[in-house]
Amino acid sequence: MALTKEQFITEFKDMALKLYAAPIEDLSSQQLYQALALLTRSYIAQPWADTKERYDEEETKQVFYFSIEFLPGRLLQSNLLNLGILDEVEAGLEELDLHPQKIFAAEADPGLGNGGLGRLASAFMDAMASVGMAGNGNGIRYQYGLFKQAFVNGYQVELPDDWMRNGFPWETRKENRAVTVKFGGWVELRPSRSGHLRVIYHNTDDVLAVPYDVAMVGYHNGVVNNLRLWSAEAPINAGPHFTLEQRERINQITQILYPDDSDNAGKELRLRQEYFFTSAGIQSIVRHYRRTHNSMAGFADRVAIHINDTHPAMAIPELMRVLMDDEHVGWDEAWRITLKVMSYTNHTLLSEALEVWPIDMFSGLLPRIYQIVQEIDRRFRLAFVPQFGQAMIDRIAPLGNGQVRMAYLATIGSHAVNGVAPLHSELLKKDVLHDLFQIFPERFNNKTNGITPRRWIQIGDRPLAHLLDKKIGTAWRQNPLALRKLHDYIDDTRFLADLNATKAENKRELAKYIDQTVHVKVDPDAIFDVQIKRLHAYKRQLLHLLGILDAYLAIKRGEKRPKRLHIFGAKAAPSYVYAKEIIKVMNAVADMVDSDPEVSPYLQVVFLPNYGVSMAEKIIPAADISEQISTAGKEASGTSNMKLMSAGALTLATLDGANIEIKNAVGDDNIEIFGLTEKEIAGYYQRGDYRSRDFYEKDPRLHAVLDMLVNGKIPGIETEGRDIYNALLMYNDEYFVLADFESYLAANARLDKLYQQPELWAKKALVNIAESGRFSADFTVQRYGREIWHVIPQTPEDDGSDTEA
Ligand code: 4GP
Repeated sequence: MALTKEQFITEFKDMALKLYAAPIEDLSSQQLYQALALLTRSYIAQPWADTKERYDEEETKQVFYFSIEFLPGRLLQSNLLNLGILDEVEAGLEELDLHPQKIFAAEADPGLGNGGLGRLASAFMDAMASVGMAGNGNGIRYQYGLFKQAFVNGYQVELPDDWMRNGFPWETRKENRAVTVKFGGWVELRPSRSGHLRVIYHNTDDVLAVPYDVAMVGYHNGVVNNLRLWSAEAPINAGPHFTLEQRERINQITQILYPDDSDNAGKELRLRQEYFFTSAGIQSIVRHYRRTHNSMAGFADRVAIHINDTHPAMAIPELMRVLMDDEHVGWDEAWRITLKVMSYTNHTLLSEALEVWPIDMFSGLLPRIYQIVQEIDRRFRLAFVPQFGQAMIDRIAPLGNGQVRMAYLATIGSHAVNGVAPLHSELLKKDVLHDLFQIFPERFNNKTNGITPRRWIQIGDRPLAHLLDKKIGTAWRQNPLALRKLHDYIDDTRFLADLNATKAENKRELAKYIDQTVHVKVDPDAIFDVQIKRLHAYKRQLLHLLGILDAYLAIKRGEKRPKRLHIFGAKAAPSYVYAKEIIKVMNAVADMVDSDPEVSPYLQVVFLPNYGVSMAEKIIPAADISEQISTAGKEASGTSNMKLMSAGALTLATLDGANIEIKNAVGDDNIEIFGLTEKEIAGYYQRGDYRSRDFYEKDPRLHAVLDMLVNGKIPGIETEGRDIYNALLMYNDEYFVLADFESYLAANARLDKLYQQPELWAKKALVNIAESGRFSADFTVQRYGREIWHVIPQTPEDDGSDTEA
């Protein structure tokens, strides 16, 4: 859109006055943010309405991305960027003597997600709008997000994340689009006079689902898509007998986000949440479709529904329910439509994360849905037992062991199933969904994750963005594959020095931020070694920690090495004791290192509390090393690996998830790989001969490091140190930390050496930036659009990426 600075200034002052009846000089940053957000929203309104009208008029096939989490990050700056008015607005604010960054920072990060899966969903929303795809989100409007993390005496403490405290200016309440979701009670099936089955519900708990829509603004293309978030409310005509308790129970449904990541909550409230937003979404999609169509026959040509992990897998029986009960479509036709509409992504192989529901709970809460799942189960068995045998079908039918098994249901009811990186997609076929792969091989495919360089480079890393503009022009902002042009400058000494200078500037900025937030002074000349992600044993922050302890001991012995600053950001699920113990030990090690004058010139550890999207925007541009060190075969993809490479950090990685694709993209010389491969680990499992103690006994460095956990050298970790020590030695180190220790140290030593050669380091950083474009989520959603959702023609397009599983 077109907006001059002068025009903006007038409109902004006007908006501020209307809102607060005060001149801008008198307003707080929060008030300035609110005014600016509302003004920005007014710019979005017309294209938002136009986009919707165009989709309806042209009968565009629409994608609905169902996800129990979205993690969009702050929206103001990214909306201004995508509208194409960020520069004008910033110039205007500065002319008014205001600080744009201060105003942007007043926005709370929306507390609508946990980690990888939610962030991916938001990257996809941004990408779909930016490539002009009709893509809608469907999720939950949580009042409270994942907890706010604080450290008290080194321990993680969880405080409520009241992110909506000041309101959420980006949402629009649409009570005229509310639908009713039914829980509990019992159903009666009665043939009607017209021959249709009549489904009569008795004694249900009805919940009103009210949508709040949030605009998803495309990059410089006038497209504005919709993210629909549902809020649970008491029915309007609830009647005099409706108790406060009932009201409270309804409010609870959308009150709080479950703090999961790769884990399974298994609580009734969670099941309620899942059905709530899934049913509301399906009902609203069908209702909208039926406004302009007489029957459901062509539904699958206009609608694609994506199930982001299994949490929304009830979309399958729910669509069947609506098709049969409300639209009077017969089973076979309803199933044909459902299969064509639905597709499913799996985000983790961890067995504890595979959702299952006890049949008692499921059938009690959702009696009609349960009937439909029973019928899906019955027909599945009938169709495939003859060919594949009872034993195999028992293993993978939707119902078994007294449980509803959501991953199996999702696979059986979708026409496409994908993993999020080639290795992960292969392992899905080999392992978790092996039997279903035998039956439906054509459904399985890979779609490697992606990120949005708009947020991570254009907004997060402005010094780099400007340097790139100067050197290769601005085409990369629209098409990140244009970053490949950087290869031409691999021998341009001046440019390499500029690249290093940019990194140095970002490191100084992060040092300031660290000082402001945790009052710790860090040396901007140190190597910034970053590990930012949820805390989980398989991600092996512990391996990183053991590496730090080894460095500590080496320095104590008198070894000199380039100074390294280890930066961690990670939340542990509140009930995940082991993860919380690791946090405590890390904080204790940080203190120990800091208070030791022999060591602190060479080593520093900072654990930043309350890691989230906005903090990532600060850390990533300053990173020299990106730690992606999960046990091979466990990390489905990872996306911080992609973000960090795009900021020119060198990846220190195991051959896991998308690290493998990063390696293929940059070549072996521009990444630091170590550790056991997935095959080697599978070998240990098969033979059953992994003995962590052997590693402890034969490697004196490892021995010394592990002893530190229990010999009192690290103050205040008696219990935690012992528990971790025991997990590694007595319980045989489930995630092969000890097996990878030696090669991890060797890889780190190579990085230390390389850091002595700044120009060579810069060359490798350059290659990483140059090859990062392929990981843009724009390409990822285009692949989904062509191969799964069928919303763009299937013409092969060179996006430089390997799409095969
Ligand atoms: C995460 C995976 O752990 C991560 O590897 C992947 O990059 C991300 O999904 C997006 O695909 N899984 C979750 C989860 O967030 O809750 O299972």
